[in-house]
Amino acid sequence: MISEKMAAAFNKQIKDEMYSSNLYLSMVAYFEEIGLKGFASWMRVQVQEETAHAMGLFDYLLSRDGRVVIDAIDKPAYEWSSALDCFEAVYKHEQLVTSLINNLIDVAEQEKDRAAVSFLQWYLKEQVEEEANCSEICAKLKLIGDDKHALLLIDSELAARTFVAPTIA
Ligand code: OFO
Repeated sequence: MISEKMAAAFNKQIKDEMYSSNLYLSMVAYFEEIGLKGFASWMRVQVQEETAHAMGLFDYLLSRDGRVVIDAIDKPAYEWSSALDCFEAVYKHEQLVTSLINNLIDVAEQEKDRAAVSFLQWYLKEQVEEEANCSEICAKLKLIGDDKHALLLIDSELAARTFVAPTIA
């Protein structure tokens, strides 16, 4: 059985992961609108990943006999000025998520819930990868500046990303 405080913290993180999913869905719409199908496709995979992150926490909470409570999700942003502006927002958001995961681990440590601390290590590692991916894309977008041809090359590169359901353990 998980403590009430720990369950509340997990429920908040489920909500935050679903917010991430909706934020990236909003970005899918933005990229579709400006004709960058590869960016949109990359972002569709991101939506699936975030939903998987939420479901990982959801299933873990259930497995610990915790009460899952689905909360309202805030409206995400929907306007960006460029692909770079959008990816900088992704990078900033992922840094925020990293701090949320760290806070969740802090609660697990305060609660002396070592099983939860161990479970959450997967999320910590995932954040390192997420931040690195966004940072790399931001760097490329900065490098190409206003070069539309190069932007289309990145677009076709990003189109290659496929969703692989993560094994969260
Ligand atoms: Fe983007 O890692 Fe979950 O939120």
